[in-house]
Amino acid sequence: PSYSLCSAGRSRKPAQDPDVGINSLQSYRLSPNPYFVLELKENPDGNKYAELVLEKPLDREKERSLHLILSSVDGGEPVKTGTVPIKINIIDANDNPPIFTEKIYKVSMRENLPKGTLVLQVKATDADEGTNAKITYSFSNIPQSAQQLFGLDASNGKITAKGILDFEEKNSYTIDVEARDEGSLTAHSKVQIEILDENDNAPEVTLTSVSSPIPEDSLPGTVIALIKARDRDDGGNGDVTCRIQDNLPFKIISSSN
Ligand SMILES: [Ca+2]
Ligand SMILES: [Ca+2]
Ligand SMILES: [Ca+2]
Ligand SMILES: [Ca+2]
Repeated sequence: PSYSLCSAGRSRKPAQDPDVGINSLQSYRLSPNPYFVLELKENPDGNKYAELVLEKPLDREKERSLHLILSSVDGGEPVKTGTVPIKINIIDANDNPPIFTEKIYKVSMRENLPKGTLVLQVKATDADEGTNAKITYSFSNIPQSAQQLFGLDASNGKITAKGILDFEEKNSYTIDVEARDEGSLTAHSKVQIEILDENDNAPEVTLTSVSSPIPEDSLPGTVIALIKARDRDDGGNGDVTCRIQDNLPFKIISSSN
């Protein structure tokens, strides 16, 4: 459906030409443009006027305003022309959803950082303007385990640690985030947070069995005790080596388990 735009009544007002007959107003012309055409109309009293009619959808994101020139031409010799500039301001419609800068945000952070540490900032842009481009961020799906640990600032998209992260407790989190403009158009993205290990656990040593006392004629190689050593950290932080004093008649042999 097309609709007509009257530029502040200008286009409806007949142009005045005091001449009569062939020298009076013959037609209107509009400067070439992709959006508007002129439709010439005539009042019952014979006065001609023009309607400015939109033919093609406008897009504020491409052009914020249009400058047209309306000319009225008489039929005299030489031809006389009157012109009037028409400025059309295009008002924004909320026709663009927000767009996140990443499909998936990935970040690695060390465990045990203080509360309030910035984890990551998500960001979405919106091609509209004003409230149609004003974005609010939220977690759209957050696992129970992460609810007490991460917070999101609705206005700037900053995700911070609300609690102390513990690699040994859980070493990765995936959270869904949403960006919403004030016209309720939305976008979604994911945040993957990997927790990096710190050496925050000492090895735990337990004696699982001990033979004591032992006979003096025990043969070398007799197993006296089984020792289990365990470290909850990862990689090198969790590798354990057992040693025993040099001046004792015992040695420690490690088994793979
Ligand atoms: Ca728009
Ligand atoms: Ca928008
Ligand atoms: Ca350790
Ligand atoms: Ca650790």
